[in-house]
Amino acid sequence: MAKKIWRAVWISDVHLGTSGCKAELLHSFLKAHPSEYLYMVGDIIDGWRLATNKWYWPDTHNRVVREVLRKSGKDGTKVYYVTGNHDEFLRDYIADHPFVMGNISIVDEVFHTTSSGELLWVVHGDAYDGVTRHHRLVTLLGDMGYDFLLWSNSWFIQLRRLLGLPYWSLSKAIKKKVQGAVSFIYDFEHTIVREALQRGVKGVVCGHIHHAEKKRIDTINYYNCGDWVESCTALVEDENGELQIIHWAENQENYLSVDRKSKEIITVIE
Ligand SMILES: [Mn+2]
Repeated sequence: MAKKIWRAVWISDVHLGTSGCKAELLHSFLKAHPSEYLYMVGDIIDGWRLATNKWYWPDTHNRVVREVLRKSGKDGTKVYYVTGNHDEFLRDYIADHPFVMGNISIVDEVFHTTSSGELLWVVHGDAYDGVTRHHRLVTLLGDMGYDFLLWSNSWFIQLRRLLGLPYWSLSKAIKKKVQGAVSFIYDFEHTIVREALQRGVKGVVCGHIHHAEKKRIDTINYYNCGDWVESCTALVEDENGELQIIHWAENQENYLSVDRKSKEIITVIE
C-alpha cells in the first residue's frame, strides 16, 4: 500500500546542534510523513550553540538534514525554512531577498493555503513574545539543565543552613516559574493572534514556545508546532485541509531509549 501523502507538515524548535534535540525520533517522523509542503518553522539549527563553542553534531543530526534534502529532491516536497531566534544568523542572508535553492526556500515568514482554502500565516513567533528577545542570557542559562539546578540547589540549601538562613524551597520557586510560564504563553498567543488579524488571514502557524496547540482564539485558528527537544510534536494537514497535532514520541518503540534527562527547565521561553 502506498504511503499517505500529507498536504503539509510543520515542525519547529528542533534545535539541531544541541544534545537535547531528539533527532532520531524526528528522522523517523519525517520518513513516516511524506508531504507536498514541509515547513520548518524556526529554531531548526541552533546557531546560539555554535557561537558558544559547545557545538554538538552527531550523525543522527546529519540524517535529519539528509532526509530533508532527499524529500526536496526525490519527493519534490516544497521545503520552507522559516527563521527563528536561534537560527537568526540566517536572517542576514535573506535580508535583501529570500534565499531559494531548488525546492528549498529560506524565509522570515510565509503564507500557506490549505486545501480547503484557508490562508495561514507561518512564522516562528519570537518577534511577538516580548521576553526572549531581551533575555537571551536567561534561555542560555536554561540550557544548563534541570539536573544542574537540583545539584546547585542542594549546595545552596546547605550554604543557607550554614549562614543560619531559613529554608528556601526549590519546588516553590519552580511553581512560581510555571505560573509565570502560563501567563507568558497566554500573552504570546494573544499577541500573535492580534498580528494575524491585521494580516487578514484565517489562521497562524508558529512555534517558539515549545507548546503544541490547536485552538480558536477570536476568529483566528491558532496552531503551534511544539518542539523536538521535549514533546516531539508536529502539525500535519490532510487532504481535506484539516490540521492536527501529532505526538510522535507516544507509542513509539524507541521512546524509552530517548534520553529524557535533558529536560530544560526554561524550555518554555525558548
Ligand atoms: Mn525560538
